[in-house]
Amino acid sequence: MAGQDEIKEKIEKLRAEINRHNRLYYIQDNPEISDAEYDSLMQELKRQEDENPQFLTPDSPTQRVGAEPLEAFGVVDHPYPLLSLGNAFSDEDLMAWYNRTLKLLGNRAFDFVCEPKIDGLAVALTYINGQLVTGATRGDGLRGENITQNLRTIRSIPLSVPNAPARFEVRGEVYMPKSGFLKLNKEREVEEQPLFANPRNAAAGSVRQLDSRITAKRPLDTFIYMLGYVEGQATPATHWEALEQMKAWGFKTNPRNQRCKNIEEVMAYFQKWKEERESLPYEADGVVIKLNQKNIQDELGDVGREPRWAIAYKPPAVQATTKLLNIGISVGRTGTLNPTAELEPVAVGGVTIKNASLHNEDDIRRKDIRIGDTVVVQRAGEVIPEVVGPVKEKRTDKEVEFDLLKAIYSQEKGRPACPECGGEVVKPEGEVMYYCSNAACPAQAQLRIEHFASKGAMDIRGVGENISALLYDKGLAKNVADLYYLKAEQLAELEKMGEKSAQNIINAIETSKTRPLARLIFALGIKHVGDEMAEILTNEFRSIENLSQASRERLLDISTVGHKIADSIIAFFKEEDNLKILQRLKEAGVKMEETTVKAQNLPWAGKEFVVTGRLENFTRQEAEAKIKELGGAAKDSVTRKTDYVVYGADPGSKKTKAESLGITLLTENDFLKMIEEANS
Ligand code: 3BA
Repeated sequence: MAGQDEIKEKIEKLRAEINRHNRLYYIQDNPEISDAEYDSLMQELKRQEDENPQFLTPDSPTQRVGAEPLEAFGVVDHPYPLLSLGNAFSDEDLMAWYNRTLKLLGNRAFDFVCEPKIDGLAVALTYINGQLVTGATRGDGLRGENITQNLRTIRSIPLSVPNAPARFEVRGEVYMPKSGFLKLNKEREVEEQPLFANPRNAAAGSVRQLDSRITAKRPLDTFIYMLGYVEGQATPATHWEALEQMKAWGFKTNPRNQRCKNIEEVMAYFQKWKEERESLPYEADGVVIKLNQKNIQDELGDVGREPRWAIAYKPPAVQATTKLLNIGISVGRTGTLNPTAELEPVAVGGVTIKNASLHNEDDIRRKDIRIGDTVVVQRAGEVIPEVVGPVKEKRTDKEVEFDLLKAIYSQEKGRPACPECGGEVVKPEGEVMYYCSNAACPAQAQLRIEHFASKGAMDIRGVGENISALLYDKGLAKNVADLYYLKAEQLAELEKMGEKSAQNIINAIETSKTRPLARLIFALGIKHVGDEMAEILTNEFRSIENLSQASRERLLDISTVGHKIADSIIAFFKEEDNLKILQRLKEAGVKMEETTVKAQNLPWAGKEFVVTGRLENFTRQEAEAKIKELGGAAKDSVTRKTDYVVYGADPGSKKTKAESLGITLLTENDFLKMIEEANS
């Protein structure tokens, strides 16, 4: 019998051999052996591992078949957010972006990297000690779903990366090649299963399977395009070098990525992509243009959630003409009555559309759009299709002008009425939109519950669009206060809701009771009060009680509050139904005042801190409480806005990121000294 060491060595050799063929096949598209030969290597490895389970490791190529189904995906906080890309739909857009960039950079030299924009879904992969430990979806950019089990089944994602830094993250796109998509849909047709609309949906559906054994059978592939953080090694100075680095580590990068010296070369790259587009083995909906130099990227930074140093360049908006059959009215969360075009279905750049935005009544008048008109409709990327204008030559004189108030006129009530609830319709002075003024309007009510529970508001996990609608329809929550009186048993009776999910929701609702006042104010959905205004109002009034009693004059005294906002706040607190809801929120134990000391006068007002690693004198919570006590803000992730990073033992990627951004680092001792100074 062979010795243990020999067996182990044999297994490791087999794995290395199979991994090499994997790379040749799945990454370099250049196999050296036949499928049959490959299969027999795999069978041999499987046999050896079955006989010697002590040598089975999670990164073995046999371990890509999926695992036991999960009940739900966990949540992953992204160490720093996944940003979005701004769009350019024309050469003018592109030049505008380029010229802005030139202006910001003076006469400093830079070049570009151009990449096909893969139509898949963004994922983030974390490796620790060379092993893939976490794979997550983009989610909302800050927080995604843990889909590690599923991503492990994708052959072009390395399970282990030898000789790599102790800890790093890469980001890229998971997609389904066109050929695999067609084959999958054919199979589904035979099995009488619903077909996927396009490769993107098929990829998204596959990656979000709770049963990773299903994912393992789907033809998924990846292109990796971003090196996130790296620990214990300097990150390359250019994006191009980062791509090379990741390729060397065994990731699949797109061979069509290209360096471009100037904007003319970028335009030529775009032209070439347009010609090749149809024949590419995957769907790409444009090209991504990135400035290559990392120091220049850092300097340009982000606007909102978009980096200034990158842009998605997509073919110009596609237009088509069709008939405007009617103009309908849909009701938004704040009661806006949105005119929507009902169209004769028409294909615009490969997508059939039946509805398009008409913005508002003034816009319809200005463009002279009439019901019955032949109209030009336009679709640009993912934005909602819009009606551009009428084709006046096609008029037959039977077209009718649109009058919003007439369209929603109720004979019965003898006045214009909300199409959803019959409520009274108002148009505040200086605004272009009409509103339904009924606070109990069901269309709004449902959207308000959804908004109340959303992440930036009370952050009640599990209560999204579908559950809000269900709760409303079943009469379990007619308004946001009802949420706090729900019982787990009531929730568990909803379709597709298990006992565990029901209890999770109840717990999330309970947790939300102590959210900061600013979140509550934002969550209430007062028209024109966004999250920033909610912060301002919190600072001024410190409680719902005070805010509700503020006079118009008092509100207008605040420099950032204008008439529109003041009137909206006054109107909100005048509404009997709203006062009842607030009373019931209070009785349920929802925190209605701000208990922390007024920030502005404190020594650390306006300063953002991030605490990372183990401290000796504080737990993290204690350190954060101290920061808040002194007027500072304690944040989870390091951004350009961070002022100080306090680090203890084993600080991790946050410290690295702070270093790369040039943010002031504080040891625990520095921090203690700062506290002392602040208190003196
Ligand atoms: N490059 C998508 N974002 C991309 C890193 C930046 C970026 C993309 C890209 C922000 C593609 C937004 C989602 C995201 C990682 C944030 C690409 C593609 N680069 N080639 C500049 O092929 N679809 N998407 N992903 N961070």
